[in-house]
Formats: sequence, structure tokens, C-alpha cells
Amino acid sequence: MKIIDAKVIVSCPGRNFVTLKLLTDAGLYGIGDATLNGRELAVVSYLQDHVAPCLIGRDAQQIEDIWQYLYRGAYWRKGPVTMTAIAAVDTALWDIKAKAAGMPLYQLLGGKSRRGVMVYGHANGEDIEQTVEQVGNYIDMGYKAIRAQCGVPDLPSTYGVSKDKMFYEPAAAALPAENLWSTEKYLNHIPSLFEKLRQTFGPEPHLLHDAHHRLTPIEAARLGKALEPYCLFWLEDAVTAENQAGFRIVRQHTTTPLAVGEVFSTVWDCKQLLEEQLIDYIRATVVHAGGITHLRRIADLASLHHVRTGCHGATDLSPVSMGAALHFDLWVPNFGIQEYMRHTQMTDEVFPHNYTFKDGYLHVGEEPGHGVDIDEKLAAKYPYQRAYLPVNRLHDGTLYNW
Ligand code: CS2
Ligand code: MG
Repeated sequence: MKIIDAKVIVSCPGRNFVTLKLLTDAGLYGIGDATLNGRELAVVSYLQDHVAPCLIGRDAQQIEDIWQYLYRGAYWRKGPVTMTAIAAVDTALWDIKAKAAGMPLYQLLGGKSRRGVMVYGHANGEDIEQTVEQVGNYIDMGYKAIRAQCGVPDLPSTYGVSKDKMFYEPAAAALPAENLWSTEKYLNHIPSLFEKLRQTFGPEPHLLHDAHHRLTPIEAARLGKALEPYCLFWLEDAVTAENQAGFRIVRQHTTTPLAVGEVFSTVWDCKQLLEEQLIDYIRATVVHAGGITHLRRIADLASLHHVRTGCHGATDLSPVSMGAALHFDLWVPNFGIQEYMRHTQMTDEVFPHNYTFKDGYLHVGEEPGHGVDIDEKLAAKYPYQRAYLPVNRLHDGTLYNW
């Protein structure tokens, strides 16, 4: 089964998505997500100029060989652009193989390990009261797990708080918006949010929070300790993780479970975190960590060290990534949870899919493949619109982590 064409489709149904479509001489095609928020065109060029010419004529069934060819053959290994491009090829090839086998993708991975995929939704509010109300709305919608993000007094904006309560799109400007950040104000405020959430909803709901890379290890230790009475499901991205050893300090001080990894692109970004059990959940996912092929390797290493998966699933990952991740989630033995930031209707129309939400779980359909497609005609109606993620500055102007 030969690859005869590799089409890179850029579409902006409210936000930019990059999709790779691989066509074969058997009449089958597969698609993969190649979206890298704020750097989309870098991946477009990587695929069009450096990957596609090498794929034409190759056997689409040789998923592993093609993965190794694109990883080792690049010479310049790792990194989000390279690994997102490889991920798109890999996901499309797994889609093709499952279609050729006449099976939903999870069957090829090893079959279902669970009835459905528990997901968490995103509740957010300008203040504690509004956030508590939004968490209540998500519980009413059937979610068992809810991430809570709240505005911080005296800060004009903060991560994860959006005007629209169902959708959150941080890449909202043609040049990076400059946000203001204060760790002190944030650390003094967040524990009260979770105190109120537990007072209101009791111990049952799984509560999550994303610190979004903004704390030092000792600040993260302070927040983790302060949150212990509220038994979070996880505290995410407490610290930037280039220095994986930094998490030793957090681990020494708190039992609050830690999650990290949505920005990771290979197992090398998290090998020490996993081997030293410095985290509890690994957030790497299909679109940015080299596809199904590499994500399985990360999950297998994690499973040796009591670490569970918690795949990233923000709106800037397309429904293609979500669909493929759900098949992975159904199979992976050390599953933890799946992030599910709903896409808009405009996006869902461009990416018809068969996964459905019910009582806090996502379920995939039984059609062959990963169950997600792209409507190329409709996609063509939404041309690329440059959009960047914001940057953060401290009160004195220091450029900080967003
Ligand atoms: C966030 C993301 O979903 C999350 O946990 O960290 O919203 C992240 O900010 C975006 O994916 C960045 O593009
Ligand atoms: Mg996050």
C-alpha cells in the first residue's frame, strides 16, 4: 500500500488548525493533527518542504519504519515542531492501518481496557463566586472531574479565565498580548477557591488546577501544601520542567498529586520525572509527542513508575488529536484522565467525528480508524489567521512564563 499524496490542510474555524491527509494507492486515506498553537506555519513548512517529499512511494503499513526514518533521519532530533510533524504522519498512518483492518484504532492497540474515558472539563470565573457557579454547571452536565481556574484580585487577567464560559482560546491576537502576572497575589488567592469548592460540593468531585508553569519549586511546594486539605486530583504544570530535578523540591513538601507534560515532545523531556516518580500524571499527548507510536513508549515507561496518563486536550488540539487520543486512552493500562475542552460547533463541523460525551465520560464509535475526518471543502472556507499566545510580564516589566 503506497503513499501517493500528502496534503497539508490549514483551516481557521475560529482558531487555526493544521491537518495532514495521507492518501494511498489502495484508495484509503488517514489524517493526523499537526497543530502547534502560535507556530502553525512552522509545522506546515516542515511537513510540506521536508517530510512530504520523503513519504511519497513509501509503504503506508510501515508505521514504525517511517517513524524511525523521520526521527533519526532528521538528524536534528526532538522539539515541538519536529515531533508535531512526526505525530501527524504517525496518527494518519495508524488511521490508515485501522481502516485497512476494518477496526476502530483501539483494537489495533490491544483492545479496550475500560468501558469509557473519564474526562475533565474546564470551569472558570472572574472571581471565586463565579468559578464555584461554573463548577456547579459542569457537575450538572455530568462531569465527574472539573478543572477550576479563577481570576486573581488586582490582576486584569490570568490563565484559563475566559469571557465565554464554555470555550477558552488563549491565542487571540495577531501579536502576543502582554499580560500582567503576580505570583504573590496568585498564591494568596487560590487556596480560598478550593476551600469554597469543597465547602460547596463536598469531597466527591475530582478537582484539578493548572498553575501553568508560573511557580518556582518552593512556591509550588507552598501551594501544594496549602491545597492538601482539599484533596485535588492534580496540580498541573506547577513548575516549568526543563529542569526535571526541580520537581524533587516540590515532591519533598507536598502530597498534592502533580501533573506535567503538555509541552513535552519526547520521552527525554520526562524520563527523570518518571523514573524518580516526581510526578503522578504525564500530560503528553498524540499531537505533540510524536503520535501514537511514541506516546505508547512514554506511557509504558510511566507505568513502571506508578505514573498515569492525563493527555492534554485543549481547544488548540484539533478533534483529530482528541479522537486518536481517546483510542489510546481506551487501551492504555495506566490511564488517569483525559482533558476535554470542548470545540466550537464551527470546528466540529470541519472535523466530523464519532466520539460522544455521556455522564462524565467520552466514548468512541466502532467505525474503522480513529473516527475523525476533515471536510476539506468547509475547511477551505476558513483561511489561516495569524494568532499568537500571550506573554506575561511581572509588575517591574520582567518577561515571565505565560
Ligand atoms: C492548558 C492549555 O489545557 C491546558 O492545560 O495548559 O490551555 C494551554 O494553555 C494551551 O494548549 C496552549 O496552546
Ligand atoms: Mg495546562
